[in-house]
Amino acid sequence: MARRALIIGITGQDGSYLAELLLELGYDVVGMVRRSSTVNFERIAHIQDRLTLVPGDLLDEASIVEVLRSHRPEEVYNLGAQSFVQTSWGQPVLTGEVTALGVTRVLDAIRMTDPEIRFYQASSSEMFGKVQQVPQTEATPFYPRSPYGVAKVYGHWITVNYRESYGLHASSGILFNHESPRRGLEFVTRKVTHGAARVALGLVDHVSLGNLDAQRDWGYAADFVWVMWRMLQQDQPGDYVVATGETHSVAELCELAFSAAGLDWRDHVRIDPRFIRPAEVDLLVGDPAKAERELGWERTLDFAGLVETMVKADLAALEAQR
Ligand code: NAP
Ligand code: G4F
Repeated sequence: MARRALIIGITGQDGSYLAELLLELGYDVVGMVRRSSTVNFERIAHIQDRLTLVPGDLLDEASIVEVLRSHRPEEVYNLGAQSFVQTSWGQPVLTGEVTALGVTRVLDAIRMTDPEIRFYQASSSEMFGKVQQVPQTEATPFYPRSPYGVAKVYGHWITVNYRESYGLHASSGILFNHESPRRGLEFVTRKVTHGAARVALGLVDHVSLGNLDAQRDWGYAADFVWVMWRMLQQDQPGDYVVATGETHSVAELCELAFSAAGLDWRDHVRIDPRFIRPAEVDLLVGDPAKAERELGWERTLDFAGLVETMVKADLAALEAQR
């Protein structure tokens, strides 16, 4: 009989890639989706007829219990979150409810319905914030710099705590930034690739950005979902840094993206203080040695290839709309 997995956050960037992967691996895939006034299934429309979509919300524990009782998954991937760092200053309490306490609601639902379920928590390199070590490893102390980062630290430690308190097979993937043509338009990579494509097509003449000096360890989202699955196939649960080991600045991102669209970024990027954050994470770069050794982690696309892929996808999509 096919194994069954539940993805919380299936409508997001990572949820859509993970759903594709699990279907390829022969799983029955159940996706928990929250109610909205218009459906937002764009990222999973191409596989929707192969998925079981069920209502539920990280703010509502009874709905999570109901999903677990009715669908009996063997694996649960919690990718659901208020995931945009900038929004977390404007909505700190909501961010805490969803991104922090939401994790406890899922873990408690698992503990009460079926403690044999294997659990994945989407932790984040934002937990390192004002970094205490370069590169960052599983042993680097956390110093979050936003309400989102603080909420993710809570989600990480409650996962560790339920593992240690109740013996759950609960793993935490400390994932560094990962991007794709399916990335939300508000995140800087997609904002820049989409912006460069719009400038190239004459739709706008510039993109407004904040801090161009921030550095991130950016990888390709489709590579990262494989490693989530690998964590749940291990005999023992654990915590894993997943990263490329390279860091690049927002300015380098702009240079590559505009050049892929045949443009010079200096002519089309403006600084707008609205996009400067109250507290910044200046530099992230991860050491993925443990994930390489224990999970066989490797990336398939380097940073330049990723940016070029995203620009081409944005150009093609915009041209198709004309
Ligand atoms: P994303 O595109 O923003 O997707 C977030 C998902 O969470 C969406 O499906 C969203 O549903 C869902 N969600 C939001 N609030 C919810 C609620 N109250 N109840 C149930 N579901 C809710 O994020 P992503 O980039 O795929 O990231 C996936 C996870 O990894 C997130 O937890 C993120 O914080 C974490 N992470 C991401 C990265 C990265 O670089 N992408 C790195 C480290 C960690 P709607 O579609 O209805 O909004
Ligand atoms: O693309 P970003 O918004 O991603 P950020 O803040 O690193 O968070 C993402 O990665 C985390 C993993 O480390 C995830 F946990 C989180 O859910 C999310 O997926 O911003 C990247 C950098 C920041 O330093 C920001 O200040 O780009 C800088 N930036 C400069 N101008 C901008 C802009 N970011 C955005 N979103 N928009 C700008 O105009």
